Amino acid sequence: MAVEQTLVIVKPDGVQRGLVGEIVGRLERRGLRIAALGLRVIDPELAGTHYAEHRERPFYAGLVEYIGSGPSVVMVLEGPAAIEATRSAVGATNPVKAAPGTIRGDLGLMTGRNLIHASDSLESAEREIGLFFGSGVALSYERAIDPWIVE
Ligand code: D4T
Repeated sequence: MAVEQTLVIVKPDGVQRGLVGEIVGRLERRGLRIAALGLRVIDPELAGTHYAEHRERPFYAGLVEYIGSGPSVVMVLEGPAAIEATRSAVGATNPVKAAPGTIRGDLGLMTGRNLIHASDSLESAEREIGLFFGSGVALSYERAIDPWIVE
C-alpha cells in the first residue's frame, strides 16, 4: 500500500466549536502522521483557487465566505492510502447523510457547516498541498509506534 500525503482543513466552524482536538485526534488515532500543520485565515483568493471547480455553483459565494469566516487549521497527513483513509473517516459531504462514526456523521448537521475538508484524489492532494504549503514544508519522519500501525 502506497504511503500518501493528503491535505486536511478543519474549517472555521470546527475551530470555533472547539473541535480541533477531537477531529485531529480521530485522524491521529487512525494512525495517520501529521506532516505539516498551521492555523490560518483562508483569504478569498486562496479559497477561490482551492474551490475553483465549484465557481459556477449556486453555493460558491457562501462557501468562500464560510471558509474565510475565521481561522482554519490546515494540515498535511501522511500514511498508507492516506487519501482514502481520511475521506472515509470524514464521511459524506452532507453530514445528515454521513455514516455514524464518521467525523461529519458524528459532529455535523449541514453541508454548509461540514467541519472538515480532505483531498479526494492523488492529483487534488498534490495540488492542494502545493497551494497551502508550497513544496518542501511537509515532513516525512518515523515514529517509534509506526511498526505497530504499518506492517
Ligand atoms: P470538501 O471539498 O469541503 O472536502 O467537501 P467534499 O469534497 O465532501 O464535497 P464537494 O467537493 O462536493 O463540495 C465542496 C464544499 O462545498 C460545499 N457544498 C457542497 C455546499 O455548500 N453545498 C452543496 O450543495 C455542495 C455539493 C461543501 C463542501
